[in-house]
Amino acid sequence: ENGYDLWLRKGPAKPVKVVVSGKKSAILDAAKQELTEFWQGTPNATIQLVVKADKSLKTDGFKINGNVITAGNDAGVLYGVYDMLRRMASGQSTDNVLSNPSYQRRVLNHWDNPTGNIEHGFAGKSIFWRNEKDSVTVNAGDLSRWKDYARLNASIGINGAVINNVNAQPMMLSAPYLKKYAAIAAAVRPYGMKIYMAPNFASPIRQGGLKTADPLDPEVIKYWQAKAKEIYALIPDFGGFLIKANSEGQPGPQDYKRTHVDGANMLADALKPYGGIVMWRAFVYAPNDPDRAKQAVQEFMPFDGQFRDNVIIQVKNGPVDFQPREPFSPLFGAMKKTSVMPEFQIMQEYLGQAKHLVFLSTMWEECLKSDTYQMGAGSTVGKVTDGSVYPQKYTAIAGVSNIGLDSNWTAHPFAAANWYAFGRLGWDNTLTSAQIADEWLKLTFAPVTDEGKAAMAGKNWDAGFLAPVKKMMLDSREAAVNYMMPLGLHHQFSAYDHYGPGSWYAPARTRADWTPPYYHKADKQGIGFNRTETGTDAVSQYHEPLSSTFSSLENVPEMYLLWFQHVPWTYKMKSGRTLWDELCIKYDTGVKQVRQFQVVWDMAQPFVDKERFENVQSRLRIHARDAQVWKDGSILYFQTFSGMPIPYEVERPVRDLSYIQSVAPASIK
Ligand code: BDP
Repeated sequence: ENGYDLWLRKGPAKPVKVVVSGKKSAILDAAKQELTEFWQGTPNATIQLVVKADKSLKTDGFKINGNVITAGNDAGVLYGVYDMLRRMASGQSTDNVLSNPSYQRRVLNHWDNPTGNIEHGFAGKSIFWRNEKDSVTVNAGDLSRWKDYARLNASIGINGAVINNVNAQPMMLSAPYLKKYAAIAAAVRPYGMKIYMAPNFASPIRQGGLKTADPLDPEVIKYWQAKAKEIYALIPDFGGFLIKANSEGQPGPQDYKRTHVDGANMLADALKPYGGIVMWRAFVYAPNDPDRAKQAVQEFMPFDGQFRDNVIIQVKNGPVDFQPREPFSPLFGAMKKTSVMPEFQIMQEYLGQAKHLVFLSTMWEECLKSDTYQMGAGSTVGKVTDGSVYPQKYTAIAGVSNIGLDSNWTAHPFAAANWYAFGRLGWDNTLTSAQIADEWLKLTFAPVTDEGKAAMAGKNWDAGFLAPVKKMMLDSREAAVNYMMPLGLHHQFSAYDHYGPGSWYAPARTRADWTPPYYHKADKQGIGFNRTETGTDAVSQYHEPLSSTFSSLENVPEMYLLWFQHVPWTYKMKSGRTLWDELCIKYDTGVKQVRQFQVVWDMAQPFVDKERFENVQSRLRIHARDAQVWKDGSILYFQTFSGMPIPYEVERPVRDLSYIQSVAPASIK
C-alpha cells in the first residue's frame, strides 16, 4: 500500500442496485458511483437515494434508514452515501440516522504559493500550482489528482477550499490564474466542493495598476466589483474571499487609515450579488504591544455589529499562534453581533511537522468544548461559532491543510488522521476524538482485499492493533505538549522553522514577539507570562468565572499555569513537587511517552503492510530523538535560571546545551 487511497481503500465491490429519485446531476452520479464501487454489504441489495424537502434536515444533512438515504439537496445524498459506507466499514448502525452539519462551510485553507511551494508544507509541492506565470496549464494528472482530492474531502464533509496562500500574490487575480481556478472548481464541483481565493489586498495597485488600494476609493471599489463579475462569470458557484490584512507585512485597509470594517465590507459588497462571503482573519498583532495574546480582541471588539452579514471573522483556536497548547481565543466569547468561525491548523507547523506522530483531534476537541461563558455556562466555542448560541447568517470552520503532492498526500501516514479529524469535527463539532480515531484506524488499516483478509485470519486485529494504536493516537498530542512546552509554556521554537527547541533564541534586531524569551519570561525567581491584573491583564478578556480562575495561582488549571502566571521555581504544585521538579518531569514524561509509541508501533507490525509500517517506524525514530533534544535543551536552559538540580527520576541529559544551541536555529535534524 503506498497510502494514496487514505481512508477510501477498497476491496472488490459486491453487486448493488442504486435507485435515484431526484433530478439527474453530477453530484448524484458521483453518489451512485461511490456506492457501486465500494459496496461491501448484502450482494444485490437495492439502495435508494432520495432528494426531497424535509424540515428536520439542514442543507447537506441526510437521513439513513436501512437501505434508504434521504437528503434535501444532492450534496446531502452524497454525504449520506459516504456515511453509510463508513458506518458499514466501522461497524456502526445504519438505522435511524439523522445527521446535520454543525457548520455550513467546512473549508480547507491551502497555504500554496503560485511557485508551487507551500508555506510550511511538509508533504511536497502544491497539488494546484507549479510556477507557470502567464500560461497556466491543466493536464490529465492534475484532473485525476483534483478529483481524488475532492472525493476524499467530500467523504468527510469538507465542502470548500481556499487554494492559495493567505500571504497572497496579486497575480492570482490575473486572467490566466482565474482560468485555472475555474478548471479546479470544475474538477471538484461533482463532489459538492466550492473554490475560494485569498486575494492580496493591494491587488488594485499591484494587479490592476491603480494608484491606491484604499477601500473607500471609488476606483478601488470598481476594481473589486469588476473582479467579482469576472470571477463569477467563470465560476458561478465561487465561494468567496479569505483575507489576511495588516498582519505580518500583508497590506490592508489600515495602510490607508481605514478600518477592518471598511476593508471587509467593501469586499463583501462586491461579492454579495453573487452570494459570496468574506472570511476576514483576526490574526493581527503589532510588535509594540506588551501582549500579543490580547490584540485580536482589542482590534476587533470595537467593530462588533458593524460587519456585513456575509463577513465572517476567522479566528485561530488560540490567542497567539497554533501552539501545542493554548487556552481558547477570547475573541470567540467576545463578539455577539458578528459571525465568527474557528481556524485550526491541520499541518503540524508547531507540532513536529511531518516527523512527529501527533493526532490533533484532541486539541481541537479541547478548544470546541471549552466554555466561553458568553451567554452563561454551556456557551462552548463550538456553540458560539455554529449558530446555536446567537444567530449567524453564515457559519463556517477552516483548517490549514497539510496536503501536498507526496504519493500519500500528507507524508506522515498518521498526518492523514488530522485531515480526517478536521472534516469530521467540521461536520459534527460534538464528536469525540476517540470515535474519530476509531473510524480512521478501521478505514485506513483494516484489511479490505481478499489477500489482506486472509493474512489477518486468526489474528486479533482489535486487541492487537486497534486498541493500542488508538490509545497512542489519543495520547500523542499531550506527549508533544510534555516534551515541547508543558504547563502553559508557548512559542519556545528555534527561529522560523518552528521545529526544534529554542527557548534561548533572541538575536539582536529581531522583533521581541518573535522570540521565545518574550513568552517564557524566565528569571532567577521563576518562569511564565503574567497575564493577570498585575501583569498584562489578558485575563480580563475572558468572561467570569474564567477571568478569576485564570488570575488565581491556586485555581488556574496547571495546563495553563505559565500562560497566565509568572510562578516561583519553588512553588508547590498539586503533586506536592516544586514547579521546577514538575517541569523537568513533564519534559521527561513526554520523551518516555514517545519511546512507548515506538514499542506500540513495533508490536503492531503483524497487522500493517510493510510500506506503511516502515514509513511510520522510521518517522518515530526521528520523533523520539528530537523529543529528547527538546527535553535536554529546555531543561538545561531553564536550569541556568532556576539553579536547581534535575530530579533523579528524570533521565540525565545526553546532549550539552551548547551543542543544541549551536545546531539550532538551523533545527535539530
Ligand atoms: C504563522 C506562520 C506563518 C503564517 C501565519 C498566518 O508561521 O507562515 O503566514 O501563521 O497564519 O503560524 O498567517
